[in-house]
Amino acid sequence: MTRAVLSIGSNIGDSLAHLQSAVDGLGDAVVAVSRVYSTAPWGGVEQQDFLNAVILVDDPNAGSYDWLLRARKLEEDADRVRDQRWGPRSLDVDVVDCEGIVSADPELTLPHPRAHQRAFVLIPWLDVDPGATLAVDGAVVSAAQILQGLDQSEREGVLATDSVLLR
Ligand code: PH2
Ligand code: MG
Ligand code: MG
Repeated sequence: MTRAVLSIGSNIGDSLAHLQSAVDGLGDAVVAVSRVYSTAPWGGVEQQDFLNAVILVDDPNAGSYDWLLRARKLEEDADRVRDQRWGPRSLDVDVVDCEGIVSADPELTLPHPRAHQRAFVLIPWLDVDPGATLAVDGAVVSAAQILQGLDQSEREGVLATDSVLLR
């Protein structure tokens, strides 16, 4: 079985519907879904705020690359256009972690190389797994501890909404 942590985000169109389409598309593999957060854009591109969430998934038949393929399919189904790096998108589905695997494959770097810098990933991840850990520069650290080390402004840019993703 492989369990993975997927980060989902959207800031184009009906963002809540786009996030819901990811949950729906993952079907029975969904183990848990975080709250939905309104988040300030990360990465320096001026754009609308995002909605972000994290999904825990599990499927005995899926390896880490299968999660990548499923993520891409979900993005395609949401008419994702690959345009500007860190720019606006209808749906982004990133594999954040897959059973603690560490891999430098540029196709699928694990854990996600910027997860530890992003409160919009760490905060919803901690919703669904308060004991989450991730490897940063060869050391396994708790996500909660990493979050505490981020700038306050980074953490304050991530606000829980009343929206709910249905399973
Ligand atoms: N995704 C990005 C770039 N910046 N900022 C927020 N708040 N949320 C995102 O999902 C996001 C981002 C590229 O994947
Ligand atoms: Mg991304
Ligand atoms: Mg992506």
